Parts: sequence; C-alpha cells; structure tokens
Amino acid sequence: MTDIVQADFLSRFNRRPAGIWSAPGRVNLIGEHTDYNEGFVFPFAIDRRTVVALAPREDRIIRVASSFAAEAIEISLDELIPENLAGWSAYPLGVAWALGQFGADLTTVPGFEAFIDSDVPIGAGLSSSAAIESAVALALSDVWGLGLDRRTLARVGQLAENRAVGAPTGIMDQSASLLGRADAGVFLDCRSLESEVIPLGFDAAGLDVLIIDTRVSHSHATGGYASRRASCEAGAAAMGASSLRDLGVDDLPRAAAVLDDETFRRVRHIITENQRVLDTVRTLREHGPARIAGLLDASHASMRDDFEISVPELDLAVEAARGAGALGARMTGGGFGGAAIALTPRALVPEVEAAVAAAFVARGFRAPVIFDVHAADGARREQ
Ligand code: GAF
Repeated sequence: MTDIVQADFLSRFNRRPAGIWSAPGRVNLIGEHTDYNEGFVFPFAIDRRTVVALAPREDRIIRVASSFAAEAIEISLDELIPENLAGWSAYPLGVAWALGQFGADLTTVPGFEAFIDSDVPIGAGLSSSAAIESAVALALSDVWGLGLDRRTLARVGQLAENRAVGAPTGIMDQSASLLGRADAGVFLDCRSLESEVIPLGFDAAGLDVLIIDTRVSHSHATGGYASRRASCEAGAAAMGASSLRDLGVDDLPRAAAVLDDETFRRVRHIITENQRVLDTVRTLREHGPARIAGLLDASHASMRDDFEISVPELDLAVEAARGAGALGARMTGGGFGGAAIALTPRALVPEVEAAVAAAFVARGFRAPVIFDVHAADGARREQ
C-alpha cells in the first residue's frame, strides 16, 4: 500500500512526500467500556493498516486528501480549532490541533500536505479512526520534530476524537494502534497507562480469530456510548468512588442495595469485565489461549444482558459461531453494531463461516462479512 499512497500523494500534490507512516486498526480481545472507567483492557493491533504520506509546506496551509473521499480539505493552521472541523478530515486535522495541546507550537510549525489510504474496514468496530489518528500523530511528531512518546501520542489521538470528532471515547484504541506487537496483545491499565505486551500464541495453538462484521453501522459520537459512560459515572458517584476502577466484585452486594436496577447492571458489567481482563491475562499465561474462551463468552453475556450494548445481529453471530465449533465469541468494540470475534480452531473455520452466513440468511439479516485477523505491529515509519 505504501507505493500506491506515494503515487497518490504525487498525483494529488505534484511532489514527493517527505515520508510515509502507517498505523493498524485493532481488535479488542476483552475489556469493553472499561477504559474510560480507568480499568483494564486487552486489545491487539491487527494486520489492517492506515497509511499516510506527508510532507511539510513552507506556509501555514494544511491540505489533506484520502482514498475514501473525493475532495481534498484545506485549512490554515490559524483556523485550526475543533469547531471548524467536520467529516473525515476531523480525524487528521483534529490530531494536528491536539498536538498543540501537547506541546507543539502551532504558531510556528509549518503547514503540510497529507494523503491517507487504509484497508481497515470503516464502521466495523475495528478502529479505523484510531488508525488514522495514530498514523498522523506519529507522522506529525516526526515532521514537526516533537519527539513525543507513544503513550502521549495515544492521548493526542484520544483528545482529537473527543474534541474534534465529538465522541467521548477512552484511550484503548489509540493505545492498541501505537503499542501493538506481532502475535501479542496490549494489556493496558487505563489509570496509570502502564502497558505490557503479552504473547497471544493463537497461531501456534492452531487458532484463528475470525471477525464477523455485521455491517450494522454505529457511531460513538451519538447516543448509546455517551449514555453508558454517563451511567458509569453516576454509578461511581453514588458508590462514593472517583471511578468504577475503585470497586471490585466484593462491592457488588452494596452496589445492588444502593443503585437502581439499570445503573447496578451497568456497574456490574464494568466490575466483572475488569476482573475478566485480569483473568484472561493470567489464564493465557498459565494455560494458553484455548482456555480464555469461556471468559470471552462471559464478556459477551455481560454486554448483552447488563450493559445492553449488543444488537440481535451480534448475538446471532456469537451464537452461530459457538454452535459451529468456535471456542469462544463476543462482540468487540463499543457496541450498537460493528463486529464480533470468534476464537476458532483453524480446521473449523469453513464450518463456522458457513454456519454464521446461513444463520443470517435464516433470520433475514444482511449478509455479514467474515475474515480472519492476526496480531500485528503498531504504528511505524515505513519510509
Ligand atoms: C470504542 C472506544 F473508542 C474505546 O475507547 C472503548 O471505550 C470501546 O469503544 C469500548 O470498549 O472503541
């Protein structure tokens, strides 16, 4: 893809880029909606990437173009505030603005031109947005000579998403995209931002991670995502905690007594999901990847019944995959659409794919898109 992006940059801007950078999408193995509760997550970067070719200009103009939109967007650094940003360009331009909040002097840095291409599916819950943010953040940190570390670049991407895109999301997706490693997951403490790269061993165990993209579209800038976040904050406050991270399974009886039923179930999801992340990491280390399957199933049930962020298509994907031999399955990402993952013995992949496709036909749902992913390296400079 780097050759194509280089050629696209050349034909769009009539010159060669100064460099090419890339960043992957992510799958969250487990730990959903725990990031903004200062809890634990365990995602991995995937072998689908966003590539950005970029070159500084001699003036203060920014021009961004991409393979997924016809028009190039132009803006001056002097006008670069979240309120002026919209559409797809809010992701790269939001990052440029957010770097200004993390030390870049936007009154002196040069403008730039950028061309972006990606094979991370958009709207599938695989963090195509974080892939753009991470690639652009790394590129601009290099070109503007900022020397920011990856943990800070993740916060830059999150701030861009929160302020320029308007989605009140946590730090997980950008962290996975920037810190991922081949065949490994990123175990992240979202309070301290300490992270550990932990080998997954799926390939060696003969396991594939299947993505079942339901093609039910979702947006975290509207509706359910923000209301779940608000419930978590209300639940923590009612329990006298600064965040749900401070509560554990021992606090559940008191939570049941103090909270209304809906808030209690939201809180119970977060408390038990944090525990499941810790259990997944321990189980993986002690017993290998096949044994984490039950935790994936339990995570899905908790999101379906307690956090109520699943949809019928995701539930069906999980049930059909499990029925055809997947060891464990769960929806992944923020919910209300997007994709499920199914941890599947390689020999059973054709059966699982066929069973899921047939189940969708039988229920009259739009055909899902099914493919496998592998844990890949995080953001990097390509050229
Ligand atoms: C989305 C958000 F961007 C993440 O921060 C995280 O909250 C996730 O939903 C749910 O776990 O991907």
